[in-house]
Amino acid sequence: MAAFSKVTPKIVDELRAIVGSDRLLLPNDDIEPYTHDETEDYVFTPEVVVKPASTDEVSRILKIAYRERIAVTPRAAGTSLSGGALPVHGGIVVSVEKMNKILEIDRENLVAVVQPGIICQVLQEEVEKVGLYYPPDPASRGSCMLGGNIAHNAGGPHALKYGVTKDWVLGLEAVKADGTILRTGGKLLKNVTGYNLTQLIVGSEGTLALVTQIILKLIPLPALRKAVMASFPTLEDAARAVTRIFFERIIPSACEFMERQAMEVTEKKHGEKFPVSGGEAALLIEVDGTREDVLDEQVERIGSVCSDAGALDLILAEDSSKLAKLWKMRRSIGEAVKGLSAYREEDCVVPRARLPELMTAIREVCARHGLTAMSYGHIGDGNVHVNILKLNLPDAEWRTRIEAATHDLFVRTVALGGMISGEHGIGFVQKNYLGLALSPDVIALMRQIKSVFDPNGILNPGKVFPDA
Ligand code: LAC
Ligand code: ZN
Repeated sequence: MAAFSKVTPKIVDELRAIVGSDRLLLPNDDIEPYTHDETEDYVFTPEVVVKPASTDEVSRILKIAYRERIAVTPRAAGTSLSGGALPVHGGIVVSVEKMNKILEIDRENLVAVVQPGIICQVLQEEVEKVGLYYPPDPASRGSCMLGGNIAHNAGGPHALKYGVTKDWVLGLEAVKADGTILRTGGKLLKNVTGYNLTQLIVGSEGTLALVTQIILKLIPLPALRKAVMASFPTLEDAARAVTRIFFERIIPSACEFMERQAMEVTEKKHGEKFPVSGGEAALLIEVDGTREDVLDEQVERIGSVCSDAGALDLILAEDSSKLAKLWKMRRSIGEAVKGLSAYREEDCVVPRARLPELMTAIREVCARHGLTAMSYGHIGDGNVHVNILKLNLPDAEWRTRIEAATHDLFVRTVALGGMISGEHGIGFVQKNYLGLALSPDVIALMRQIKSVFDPNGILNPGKVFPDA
């Protein structure tokens, strides 16, 4: 592992000369928010936090870090669920929070140009004002920033119909470890001019370059949404219903899964009930579009499919306020479940048709290791968040069991043709499992790519790649 230099008082002075005193924090300042992200209980204290306000400032900061071999952890809102924003080697945290502008909403080209510190929901609401839509919407859309969404290629419920973040990124401005400013792509829907560096940087978890500007595709806003919610006797029944919906040749705008226990915890926390009762699990299936009659017909067919698949209880959310309430509850499941105890959040993804087997695997692995899981997630695209809870287990017992259970669950997931992360990324928490999913040759090639962008390994060190 590369040894990194310390941030000396002289280097702090150099950084201060770039960003000024009010955009630089030292460990004696209020640095606590930068010591963690939303991944379990990890805490790492950076030696300095800087908040550049321009690409030029980012470049000058990285030039210093490169020259001195100091670890740099890029940070947006710190909502990572894989430890992507943890400064595991101390060093410099470069927060993009001051680079938070929408630079342009270009209605002629259906494109937005934004800085990495813009909050996802703020962008969505701004483009909605002019009848446009930016679909990727992680559960944390009210607080996560586009920079982090790009770093982790974030998904969310609407990825099922509209794709994930990468599908909306047309171009980037990004700064390499040595401070070189790169520009890729453009306001272009087609572009095969050279290697697709845009898509190489998206999802690279801040290990290749620090993104400073983003060109995003937009589409017209689908004006109408309707939904079905249904409960099922078992997790497997719910998973089987999902595949049947697609046999109807309907692509829902979202198809979410929630285990009963997770729903109950959320209900308790919010003092409000989900509208379907009974069974071990429920589905929330949404369709969107522009014609009421089309949506009505689709909702009816989805309802019939659910009934035929054994639904115990079923409702149609016709009006938008009912639907908004359902989404609010759905988006808060993660937080509610994780409030119960220490936990590990797995982010398995399998081909949709293998979902019933994944459900069985989750159940069997947890039973074998004496652990409790509460799962939920974007089942329509094969992505299930498996929250395994510590509850009352002693610390040492928990650590042993969770490592073994994670290993077993990932082996089963990969055997189903799946992968170990669908949307949260590998980051710090999953890195030592990477070899369960990718071959040594593939990992070696990824390491070579990393070293071309960042020969000294200063950008987001300690992430993605397994420990040596
Ligand atoms: C969600 C987050 C955890 O889907 O990805 O709620
Ligand atoms: Zn999710």
